[in-house]
Amino acid sequence: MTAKLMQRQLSRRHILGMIALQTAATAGLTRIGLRSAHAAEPAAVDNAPAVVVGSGYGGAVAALRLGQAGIRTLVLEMGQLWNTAGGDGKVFCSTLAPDRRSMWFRTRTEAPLATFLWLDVVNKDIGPYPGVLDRVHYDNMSVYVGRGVGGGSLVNGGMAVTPVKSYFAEQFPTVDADEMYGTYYPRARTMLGVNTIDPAWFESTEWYRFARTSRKAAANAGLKTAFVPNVYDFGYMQQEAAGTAVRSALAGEVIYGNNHGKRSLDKTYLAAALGTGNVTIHTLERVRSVSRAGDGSYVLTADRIDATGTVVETRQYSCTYLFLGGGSLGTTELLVRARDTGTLPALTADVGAGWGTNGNTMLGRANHVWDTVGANQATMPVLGIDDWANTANPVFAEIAPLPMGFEHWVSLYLAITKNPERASFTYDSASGTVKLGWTPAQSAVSVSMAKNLFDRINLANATIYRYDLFGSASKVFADDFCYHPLGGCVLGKATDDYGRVKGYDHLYVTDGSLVPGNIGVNPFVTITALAERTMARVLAEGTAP
Ligand code: FAE
Repeated sequence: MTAKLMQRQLSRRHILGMIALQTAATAGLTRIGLRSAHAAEPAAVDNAPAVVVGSGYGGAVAALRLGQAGIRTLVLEMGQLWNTAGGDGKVFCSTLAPDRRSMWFRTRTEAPLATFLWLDVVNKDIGPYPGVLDRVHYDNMSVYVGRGVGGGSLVNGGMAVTPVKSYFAEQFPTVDADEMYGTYYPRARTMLGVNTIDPAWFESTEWYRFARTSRKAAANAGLKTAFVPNVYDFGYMQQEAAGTAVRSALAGEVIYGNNHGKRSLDKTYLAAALGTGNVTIHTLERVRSVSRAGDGSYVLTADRIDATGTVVETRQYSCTYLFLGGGSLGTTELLVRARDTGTLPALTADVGAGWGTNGNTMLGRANHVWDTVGANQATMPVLGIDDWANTANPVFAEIAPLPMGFEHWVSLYLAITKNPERASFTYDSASGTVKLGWTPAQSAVSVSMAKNLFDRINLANATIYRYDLFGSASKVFADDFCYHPLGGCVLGKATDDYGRVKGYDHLYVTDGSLVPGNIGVNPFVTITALAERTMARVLAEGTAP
C-alpha cells in the first residue's frame, strides 16, 4: 500500500470514528463503537482479548495501537462522552459561569483560585452531576484530573512540552533517550496535533498582553522565557480574535472544557481508535477491582452509574491482556487495592511508591498600574520562564492566564520545581480506601524553590505577591493542590522498562503513573510518547495478543 493510500484510509477511518463519537453523543449512548455511527448502540461487551481502563493519554494510545493491530479492544471510562450540547447550545460550561457540567459530583465548584480580593466570588453552587473536572482530596494534597472520554485532555491547558533530554535521561536512566527523542516524542506530537503560536501575532495581540508583561518582569530579573507549543489550534484562535469563529480560548474556556479549538483526545487518538472498527468504549463505568481467574485471564468488576451517580449495574469483564490507563491516581489505586486485598498478591512493594506533584506550586504577583495584563486574555498558555538549568534552584514556570474580563494587574504562574520529594499510596483496610502519604513538609520544598525564583522577579521589579487568591487570609503559594500527578507505578520499578507490571504477565501500565514524580515540564507529551514506546514494543514482541 502506498503512503498516500494509507493516509487516505487512516483519515477515512478517523472520520468514521468522529462520526461514531458524534452519533453516540446525540443518541445518548453509553457504548461507543463503529456501530454507533449508525445510531445503534453496540452490544455490551463482556469480554474482549484486550481491555483498557481509562481513556486519557495512556489509555487512548493503547486503544489506537491495539485497534490498528486488529485486536478487539474494550475501553472502560468512568466519565461521560462530552459532545452533546446542553440547553445553552454548548457542550461545556464556561469557567466564569460554571454549572453542573463543570465538576464531578459536587454541590459547589472547587476552582484552583478560590478567591479574588479575598472575596468568595469565584466558586458557585452547582448540582451534582458527572462533570468534567474532578478534584480528588487526599490528606495533605488534592489533585485535579479530567473525567470523560479523553481524560485530562478535556480540561487541561494544552501545553505540549518536551522536557530537556538530559533531564529525561536523568529520570529514566534505563530508557534509550535517543530513541525517545528520535521516534516516540515526534510520533506523539504529530498524533496529538501539536502546533505553535505565530510569534508576530503573539507580539501584537491584546490576548497575550498578560504573557508579554510577565516576560518583561522575568527579563528584568535576568531570566529567559521560552515559547511552548500547544494542542490548541492557533489558526482557529486567530479567527476567534478576528471575530470569524466562535470563541473558546478567547471566551475564558479551559478547565471546564473547551467548546472549540482544542485537539483533545476524542478528536485525535480516540477517534482514530474507534475508526479501526476494533475498539468499543463504555462510558460511565468505573472499574473497582481487578483479579485473575484460574485460566490466567483478568477479571474486572465495574460499576455503571447514571447521571445522578447511582450505580445502576455492576458488571464483570474478562480479558487476556489488560492495559491500565486510569492515570497516576486511577491506576495506582486499582493496583494497590488489588495487591493489599489479595486479588493480585504477587504485585511488588514498588506498586504505590514514587509519587510526586511534578513540583507544582501556583502563585500570583501584583504588577504596577502601568504594567497592565489586559482585560482580554487567551486561556492557552504559550510562554514559560525557563530557569531549569539553574542547578541551585531548577524551576520551569508556566505563565498562566487569569481571564476575568477586566484589568486586574495579576501575573499568575504555575511553577514546576525540581522537588525530589516522593510519597506512597497505601491501602487502609479499616475504611477500604487508598490513602496518599504526602505531607505539608513535602509541599514546602516546592514552595521554597518557587519563592527563590519569584523573590528575584519581585526584587528586580519592585513588586509584591498577591495574598488574596488562594482562600486563606495570607496564602501566597498554593501548596495544597496539583495538576500533574505523576508516579505510583514507576517505570523500571513497579514495571519493567516497557510498562509490563512485575509479578504478572499480560498486565501493562501506559499512563502517568510510570513517570517518577517529576518531569520538569507539563507532562502529557511524555506520557503519550512513553505509551507509544510501550505499545510498539509489546505488539512487536507478541507479548500482547
Ligand atoms: P488521564 O488523562 O487522567 O486519564 C485517566 C482516565 O481514566 C480519566 O478519563 C479517568 O476518568 C479514567 N479513570 C480513572 N480511574 C478509572 C477507573 N477505575 N475506571 C474507569 N476509568 C477510570 O491520565 N499537562 C500538560 O502536559 N499540559 C498542560 O497544559 C496541562 N494542563 C493541565 C490543566 C489541568 C486543569 C489539569 C487537571 C491537568 C493538566 N495537565 C497538563 C496534566 C495532564 O492533563 C495529565 O498529566 C494527563 O491527563 C495524564 O494522562 P494520563 O493518561 O496519565
